[in-house]
Amino acid sequence: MKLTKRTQVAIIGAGPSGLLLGALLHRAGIDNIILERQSPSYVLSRIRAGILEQVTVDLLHEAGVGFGVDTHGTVHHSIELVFKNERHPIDVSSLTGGKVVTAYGQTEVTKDLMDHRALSELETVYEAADVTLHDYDSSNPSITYKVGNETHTLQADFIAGCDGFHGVCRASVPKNSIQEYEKVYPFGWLGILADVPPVSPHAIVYANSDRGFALCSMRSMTRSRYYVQCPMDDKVESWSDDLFWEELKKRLDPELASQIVTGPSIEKSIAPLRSFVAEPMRFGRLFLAGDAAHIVPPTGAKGLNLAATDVKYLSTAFIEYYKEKSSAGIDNYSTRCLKRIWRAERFSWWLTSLMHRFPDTGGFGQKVQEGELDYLVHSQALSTSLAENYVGLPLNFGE
Ligand code: RFL
Ligand code: PHB
Repeated sequence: MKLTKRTQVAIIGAGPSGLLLGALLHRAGIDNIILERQSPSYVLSRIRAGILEQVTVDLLHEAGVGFGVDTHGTVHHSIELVFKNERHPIDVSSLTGGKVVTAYGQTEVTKDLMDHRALSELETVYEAADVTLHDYDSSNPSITYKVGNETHTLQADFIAGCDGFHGVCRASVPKNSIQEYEKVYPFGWLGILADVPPVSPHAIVYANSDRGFALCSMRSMTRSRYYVQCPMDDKVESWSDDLFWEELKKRLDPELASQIVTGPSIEKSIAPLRSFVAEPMRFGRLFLAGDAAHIVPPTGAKGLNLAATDVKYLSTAFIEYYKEKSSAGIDNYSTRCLKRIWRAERFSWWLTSLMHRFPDTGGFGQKVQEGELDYLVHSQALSTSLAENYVGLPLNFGE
């Protein structure tokens, strides 16, 4: 039996980048097959992002999967900064001419895209093992992978590496062809998900305290997502639910702390914090997108949004290639993405530095952070800068 197939774009990874790219290409009549290492249920069990920029919501609509976010997403016009035990709302919408962000979980985005892919009868190979790239710098790239004991070959015009930070695509590129920039932060985020009403249903709360950072977010009016900064070598098992809720309350102002509704966690995990960019993002016929090419610390809520805009640029480039016989978009892909990525890297690093307690923060560092936060909430210029980055810069910003 011959186990060789052919498609126009082979996509590695069925996370949000791969699935969204597949949907955008399908709408334009471009064939694609996705190869995913994990099972569908494993992919859906990963609890990650929660805040979508308008650009991302628009892309979900463009891909034909806007219904879920429209029906179940919660629009936020502002965020809140807590420091020195006080709350300070920042009306990001009025500072940006009416732009908003939407609270809608990455798990739901992924599920909507998976359902849409199944309805459209597009092929996704789950539990594809030993995915290996071949000849991506020639005009005939291919991929081999195993399902059970059988080895399959997928030939394609292009390969899209949407396989996340630990994926095979970036790792397949020789070290001397790629430049990596990285900063690892000396702490992590301990997050819990609980079926309790969110303490702040209309604004994500970012709290700076001398005990460390805390964040209050949500997935719906009955499901909350909270985080506290923790040591990078901390273990989930050391945190009972009670301990978590106590620590969270200690990092918020007294009013907010008294309003927290606690309950049993349905998920609890620790995420490391990292800034990372790999340049370039194109190697012959291999294109990296999303976390495969870059990571931001979650403080600015930019990771999933950047993945979505990479994929927008990449789908536009492939559409130009197939429909207009132009390679201009493909040639410009990496440069175009990296401009937007470095702006988001800068913003996420800045907000992380401002809000967290570092090993050398000390009394002086804490006072300087509070001084900057006080300046920020009272300065129209600084608040506007925060707001325009938070809601997301326009897709063609600076072009
Ligand atoms: P993903 O989601 O990691 O998906 C990659 C997929 O590739 C598969 N894969 C392979 N498949 C085949 N062969 C291989 N060899 C493979 N290796 C890997 C994997 O199984 C997986 O299914 O990357 P993608 O699609 O680029 O999506 C990126 C986002 O997941 C990520 O940027 C966000 O979650 C970041 N993030 C946030 N982003 C936001 O925009 N807003 C937020 O509010 C936000 N909050 C967060 C976050 C990330 C967090 N963590 C856990 C790091 C909060 C947290 C806590
Ligand atoms: C989340 O809801 O998981 C979330 C929200 C805002 C962030 C990061 C994560 O900045």
